Amino acid sequence: MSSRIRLAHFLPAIALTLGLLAAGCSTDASSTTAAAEAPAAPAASAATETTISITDPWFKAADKGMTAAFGTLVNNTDKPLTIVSATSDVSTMELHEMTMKDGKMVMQPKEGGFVLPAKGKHELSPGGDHLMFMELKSPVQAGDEVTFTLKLADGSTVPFTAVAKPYSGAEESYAPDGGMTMSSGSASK
Ligand SMILES: [Cu+2]
Repeated sequence: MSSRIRLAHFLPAIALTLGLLAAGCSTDASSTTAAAEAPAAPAASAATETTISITDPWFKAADKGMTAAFGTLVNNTDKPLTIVSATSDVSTMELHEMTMKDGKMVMQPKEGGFVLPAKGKHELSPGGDHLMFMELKSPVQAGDEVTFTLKLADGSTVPFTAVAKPYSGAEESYAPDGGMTMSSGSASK
């Protein structure tokens, strides 16, 4: 018990040391240069407000593993926007598209992200582009709300909520980087 009290006496000293270290880092020349080169952020007025909205967002209910979210992304601005990534607390995420490979449809990461034309739309639907949840941390049942965040090419983020629905389709197979598909069957002799 007394040792715990003594430790408390040391903590301010440790904090002070860390503070000095941090101060030393901030005088580093390269970081100063990087800050100077960073483009000045435009007036942060309507930054996150409604640059992108999503119509009828929904999430494919699943107990585990992969699943996906869909809806129609709407660009409310008069310039093209690119969605480069997505994040969620329930799973790591990827932006996916469907493509024909060896005679069957497979999904793969969408090169360059989802591009929304000025004042235009980009539909996410089973069999087409979708927001992939790679590995659910816990079951998501019909009616549950799933939140996720889209990140745009300019670094801004847009949060969304989608309600989970039961859906038996969208069981596409996954071919990351056009990699190995199951073709070993013919090798047996
Ligand atoms: Cu996918």
